[in-house]
Amino acid sequence: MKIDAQTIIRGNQLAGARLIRQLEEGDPAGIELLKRLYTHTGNAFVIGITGPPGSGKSTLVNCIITDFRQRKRKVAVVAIDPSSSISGGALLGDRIRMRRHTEDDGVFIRSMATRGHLGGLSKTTRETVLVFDAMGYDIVIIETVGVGQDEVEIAQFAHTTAVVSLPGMGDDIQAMKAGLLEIGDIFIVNKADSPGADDVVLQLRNMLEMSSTLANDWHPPILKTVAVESDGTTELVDAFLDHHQYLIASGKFGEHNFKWEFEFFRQLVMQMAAERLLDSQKDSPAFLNLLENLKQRKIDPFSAAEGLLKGMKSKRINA
Ligand SMILES: Nc1nc2c(ncn2[C@@H]2O[C@H](COP(=O)(O)OP(=O)(O)OP(=O)(O)O)[C@@H](O)[C@H]2O)c(=O)[nH]1
Ligand SMILES: [Mg+2]
Repeated sequence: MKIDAQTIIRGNQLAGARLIRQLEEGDPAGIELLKRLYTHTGNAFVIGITGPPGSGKSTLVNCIITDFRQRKRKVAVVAIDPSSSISGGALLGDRIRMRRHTEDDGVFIRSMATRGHLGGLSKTTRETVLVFDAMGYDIVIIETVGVGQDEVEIAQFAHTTAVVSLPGMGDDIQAMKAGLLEIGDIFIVNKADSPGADDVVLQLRNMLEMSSTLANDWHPPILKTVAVESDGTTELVDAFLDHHQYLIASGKFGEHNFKWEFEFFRQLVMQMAAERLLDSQKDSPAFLNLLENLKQRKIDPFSAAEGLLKGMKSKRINA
């Protein structure tokens, strides 16, 4: 099958899956296609769901999909899977849990391995979200495991971040406070069918009241859910849509998009500039000499990089 911009924009899932694979492999054809799709992006509402392993994130995502589908929204999911390094079983579990949506054209689920660190997003996560966006998915949900303070990255990327906790976390709630309190736009206490859910809600509420986020004009709601029974998940979807409305009305939605587009651009510039510069020097005797000095530890990498850049003039671009 030939994949072109039109096929993707029409939402063809086979074409979408193939393009995502090309991007993962760094295939230049994929990048060329993404360039053409870019003007069709910027509409998707990106939701991040983070929380400890086994807190019920995938079960919640499943309920959220069902609810958004009833509201006629198309939903794509990226499940970031750190299990390759931990349990190895989560991916299969997710597939089984989300299977009932696989017949639905309005739902697209992708699992993605992170290289190494928990909660981390790869460059391909961003590219994948762009593909979903171009395909016309209104909502893109990213599920990441968060165990400490590593999930700040998801908050920078998603428009709305939901932090999942569960009863019995006790002191762990205290431990998670600093990082997670600041990134959460919505707090979920899942497994509210187990004892202690109200204690967790209370603790979260107290912590939020003491935190600096109180000064913001969005006050994060704390919602109790029983994901296995789809209990509380309609209220959760309402909260997502409320936050979306708030972001649009305050202009923060567009600001947020531009922030990460700029970051994407900045990273590309770093990568391309470094490649171009090193490539242009590869036969230069002075450069080879610099490398030789580096190898013999006569010069340190800082001074070597400064030396290399010293001769370079920065030029402003012309319109
Ligand atoms: N009692 C109860 N069990 C739940 C609830 N939600 C999820 N579970 C169960 O908790 C287990 C873990 O759920 P998952 O949805 O896989 O959790 P997860 O956070 O996605 O897990 P990882 O992706 O491995 O980090 C499963 O056995 C679920 O059936 C709930 O509200 N109540
Ligand atoms: Mg999961």
